[in-house]
Amino acid sequence: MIVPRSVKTTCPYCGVGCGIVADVASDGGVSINGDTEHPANYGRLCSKGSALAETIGLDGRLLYPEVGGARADWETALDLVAARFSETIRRYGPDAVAFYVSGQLLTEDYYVANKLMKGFIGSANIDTNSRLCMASSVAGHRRAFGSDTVPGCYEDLELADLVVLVGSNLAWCHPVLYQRIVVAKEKRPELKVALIDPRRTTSADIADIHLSIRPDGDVALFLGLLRHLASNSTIDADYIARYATGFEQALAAAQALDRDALIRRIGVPHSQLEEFYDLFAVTERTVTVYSQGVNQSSSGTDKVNAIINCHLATGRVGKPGMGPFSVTGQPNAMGGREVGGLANMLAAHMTIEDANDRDCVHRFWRAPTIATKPGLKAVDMFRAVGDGRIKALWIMATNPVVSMPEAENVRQAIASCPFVVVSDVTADTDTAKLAHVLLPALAWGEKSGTVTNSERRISRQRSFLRAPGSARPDWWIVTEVAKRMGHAEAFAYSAPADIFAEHAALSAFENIGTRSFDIGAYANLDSRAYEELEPFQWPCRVNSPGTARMFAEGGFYTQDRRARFVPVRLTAEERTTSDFPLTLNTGRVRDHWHTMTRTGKSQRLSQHYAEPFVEIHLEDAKRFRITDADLVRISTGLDAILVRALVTPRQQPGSIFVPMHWNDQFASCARVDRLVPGMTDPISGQPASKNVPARIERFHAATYGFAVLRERPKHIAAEYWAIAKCDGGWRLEIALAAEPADCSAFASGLLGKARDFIFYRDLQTGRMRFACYDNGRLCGILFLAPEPVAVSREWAISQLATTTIATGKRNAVLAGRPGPGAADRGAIVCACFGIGVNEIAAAVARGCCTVATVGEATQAGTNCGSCRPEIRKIVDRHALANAN
Ligand SMILES: Nc1nc2c(c(=O)[nH]1)N[C@H]1C(S)=C(S)[C@@H](COP(=O)(O)OP(=O)(O)OC[C@H]3O[C@@H](n4cnc5c(=O)[nH]c(N)nc54)[C@H](O)[C@@H]3O)O[C@H]1N2
Ligand SMILES: Nc1nc2c(c(=O)[nH]1)N[C@H]1C(S)=C(S)[C@@H](COP(=O)(O)OP(=O)(O)OC[C@H]3O[C@@H](n4cnc5c(=O)[nH]c(N)nc54)[C@H](O)[C@@H]3O)O[C@H]1N2
Ligand code: SF4
Ligand SMILES: [Mo]
Repeated sequence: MIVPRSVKTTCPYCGVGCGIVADVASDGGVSINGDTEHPANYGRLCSKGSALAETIGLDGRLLYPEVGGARADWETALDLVAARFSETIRRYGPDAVAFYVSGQLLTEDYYVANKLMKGFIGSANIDTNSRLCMASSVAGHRRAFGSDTVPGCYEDLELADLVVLVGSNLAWCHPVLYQRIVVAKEKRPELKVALIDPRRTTSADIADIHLSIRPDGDVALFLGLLRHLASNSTIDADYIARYATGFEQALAAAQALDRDALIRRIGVPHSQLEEFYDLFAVTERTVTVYSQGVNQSSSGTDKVNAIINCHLATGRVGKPGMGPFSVTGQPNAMGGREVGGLANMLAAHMTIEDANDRDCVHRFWRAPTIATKPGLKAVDMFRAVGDGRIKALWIMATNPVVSMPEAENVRQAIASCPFVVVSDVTADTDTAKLAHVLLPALAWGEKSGTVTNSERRISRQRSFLRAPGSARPDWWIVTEVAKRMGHAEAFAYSAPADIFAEHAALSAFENIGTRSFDIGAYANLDSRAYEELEPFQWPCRVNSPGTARMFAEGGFYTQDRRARFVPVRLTAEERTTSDFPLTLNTGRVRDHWHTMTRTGKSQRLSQHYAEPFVEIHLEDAKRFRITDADLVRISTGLDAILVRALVTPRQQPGSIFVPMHWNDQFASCARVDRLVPGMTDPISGQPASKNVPARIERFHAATYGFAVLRERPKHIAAEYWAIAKCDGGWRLEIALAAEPADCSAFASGLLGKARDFIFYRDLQTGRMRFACYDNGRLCGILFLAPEPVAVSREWAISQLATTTIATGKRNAVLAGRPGPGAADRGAIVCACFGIGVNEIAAAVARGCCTVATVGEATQAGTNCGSCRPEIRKIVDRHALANAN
C-alpha cells in the first residue's frame, strides 16, 4: 500500500526552474502540476513539464551496475572505478584522468565531483556540457562584472517596456518565461518585443520587430547600437563615471568601423535597423535576453560583451525592468557554475589562476593538493581522450556521442579510451554503449538536492518515488569512489544536506564581500531546514534575505569594483564556400529535450516532430532541386546525415536549420553533431554550433515507407529510418536506396510473422500496403511507395488504438485513409490533449476566431499553453484566407 503524498519539487528540464507539485496516489499513479507558489512559474508548466509523469516509467532505465556489459554489484563496480583511476594517476599523473559532467547534475552531485578532481586528484580536468551551453556567458560576465553574475530577475521581463530576444527561441526553450511575457504584453500592450534571430521562430509571434540578421551578425549589430546610443546622447554618463571603466575605448572601437561594412555584416535593411536602434534608445526599461544564438559562436564572448556594453552605457543594469539577461539552458547550469564545474574555475566563484583563491579552497577542503592550472575544456578534453593523453574518463549525466561537436571523433575517442565510466539513468544511450563500467543513477523524482535557475534562484528537488533497482544518487556514487581512492574523511557525507551546507560555508569562507556567490546564510542548515528549504535568490549572506537584482549601484566584483566595457572587435564569420554554400544552424524543437533519452519515451512529446528534419527556404529548395518531404543528405567537411526536408519561409535563404535531438536510437543517421566541427570561441572555448558551412542534396530513394507498429522492430534494414513512440506503439518512417528484392519478406521483417498478413499492390503506381493481425488485433501496417508516402499518419496511428478490427473493415486499413465517419486529426499541435491541426482548423472554420475560443471548443492550448503560438498561426492563416 502506497501512502498518498504531495511533494514540492522542481522541473528537471530547462533553466526556468519551474516549481512542481507531484502527487502520488495510493495506486502509485503520479500527477504533475505547476506549483502556484513557486516564484519562477506561479503554477504554469510547459508541454515538457506537463508530460513529466509519462517519462518516469522504468522502461529503458539502467537499474544495476554493469562491468564489461555484465551485471555487477556496487562493491565490485566502485572498487574497480577507484582502482583504475588511482592506478592511472599513479602511473601517468593526475592529468591523465578526466570527468565530463553536466548541468543536469544537482548542485550536491556537482560539488563533490569538482572537489574530488580539483582538490584530491589534483587536476582541473573536469569539464561539463555547460561548455557547450553557457561558457560564453560566463566568460562575458566575468570580463564585464568581474564575476559570473546575472544581474536581474524574471520579474524584469514583466516590468520592461522592451524585451529584446537575441538568439533565443524563448517560446520553445523557456516557454514559461515566454508565457509570462505574453501575459504582461496583453495587460500592457506598450511592452514591445524585438527578436534578433536569423530564423523567424515561433517566438516571432509576439515580436513587434524581427531582425533576421546574417549568421553571427550580432557583434556588428550591438557595435552599431553602441554608436547609435552615443550619437543620440542616450548614454548615462553618470552611471559610467561612477561605476564603470573603458567606455571611451569601447566606443572608439565601435566608431572606427566603416558604417556600410557594419550594415552589410548585420544583413538587415538600414531602415529596420534604425527602427530597432531608436526603440532601444528611447526605452529606458529594456531587458536583453540572450541564449544559444549568442553563446554558441566563435564570437560568443564578444557577443555577450557587445550586449552588456550597451546596457552599461545606458546604466540599464540590475534595475527593475532593465538589464542584460543570459537565460540558462539546463535545470542546474547555474548551480554547476557556482560549484566551479568548469575546467577553468575553482569552486564558489574562485579562480584557479589566483594563488589566494587556490590557497583558500585548499585550506577549506583540507585537501592534499589543489589544481594549479585550468584543465582541458570539453572539445580539447575529448581530443586528449582520442590521442591517448587521457586514459581514464568518467562521464556523468550527459551524452557526448550525440551532443558534442565532431561527434563521430568523440565516439571513436571514447571507444579507444582504456577505461570509461558512464553514470546515467538510461541503459542504452549512444555513450553508455561505450562504457566499461555503467553506474545506475537515480533519476528525477527519485533523487534529492538543489538546483539554481536563470535568476539565481536556488530551489529544492525532492524525491517522491522509491529508488528503483539498485540505482543510487550521483553524489553517493562519487563519494564512494572518493572514499575508495583514500579520501574517506573529506567525503564522509550522509545526505545531500551535508554537502549543501559545506558548499554554502565555502561560499562565505573568507568572503568579505569580494565574491558575488555567497549563500553563507545556509552554512549551518541542518537536514530539517534543508527539507523545508524555500526557493531563494543568491547572494544570500548571513543575516540577509537574498537578492533579486544586482549592480544598480555598481559594486562589481573587479579589483576596483567597477564594471568593464570591453572593446570588442568585428571578426570575419562568413564561412560558406562554393563546395559548402549553406550555413547550417542547429538547435531545439518544442517538445524534445536534447538527446531524447527522456522525452523520446513520451508518445505525447514525440508527435509534434516525429522525425529529424532540416528547415530550408523555398529559394534554396528550388536551387538544390528539393521539394517538401524529400529526404536530403546534408554534408559538411566532416561527415553527412540524412533527414527530411521541410520547406519553410521561416528560414532565411542561404541558411538551413537541423534540430540537435535525434540520436542513433531514434534515427539511422541524424546526429547533427557529426557535422559540426570543434571550432570554438577563443575566450570561452564554447563550440560554434550554429554556423557551419554545409551542402545539401536530395537523397534518391527508390522506395519510401511509413509504418505503425505495436512492437519496436529489432532491426530496420533501410538507409533511412526514424522511429518515434506513438499511442499504442511506434511510428516508423523509412526510405531505401533500392526497392527490396522481396517486399513481402521486407514487410514481415518489420511487422513480425503474425498469422494474418494481408497485402495490396497497385500495379499502376507501384504503391504497396501490408497489414498484419494476430487474432483480429492489428500488429502493424506498412505503406511502401516510390514517392514519399502520403497517408494520414494520425489516422494510421489511431488504428493501433482500436482493439480488434472486424474482417470486413480490414480493407479500409489497406486503403490507408480514414473510412467514412472517421476524422483525421492531422499533425498534432497540442501535445497535452493530442489535438491535431485539422481539428483546430475545423474549429476555426466553425467560427472560433481566437486562441481562447479554439481552446473552449477543442481544449487545445488550455493546459500548458506551449502550442498557443501555433494555434494563433492557424487562426491568423484562416483570417488571412478570408480577407483575401
Ligand atoms: N524544448 C526544449 N527546450 C529547451 C531545451 C531542449 O532541448 N528542448 N534545452 C535547454 C537548453 S540546455 C538550452 S541551452 C536552451 C537553449 O535555448 P535557445 O538558445 O533558445 O535554443 P536554440 O534553439 O539552441 O537556439 C536559439 C536560436 O538561436 C538562433 N541563432 C542561430 N544563429 C544565430 C546568430 O548568429 N545570431 C542570433 N541572434 N541567433 C542565432 C537559432 O536560429 C535559434 O532559433 O534551451 C533549453 N530549453
Ligand atoms: N549541434 C548542437 N549541439 C549541441 C547544442 C546545439 O544547440 N547544437 N546544444 C548544446 C547544449 S546547450 C547542451 S546543454 C548539450 C546537452 O547535451 P547532453 O547533456 O548530452 O544531453 P542530454 O540528452 O540531456 O543528456 C543527459 C544524459 O544524462 C542522463 N541523465 C538524466 N538525469 C540524470 C541523472 O540524474 N543522473 C545521471 N547520472 N544521468 C542522468 C540522460 O539519460 C542523458 O543520457 O548539447 C549541446 N550540443
Ligand atoms: S518552462 Fe517547461 S521545461 Fe522549463 S522548467 Fe518550466 S515546465 Fe520545465
Ligand atoms: Mo544547454
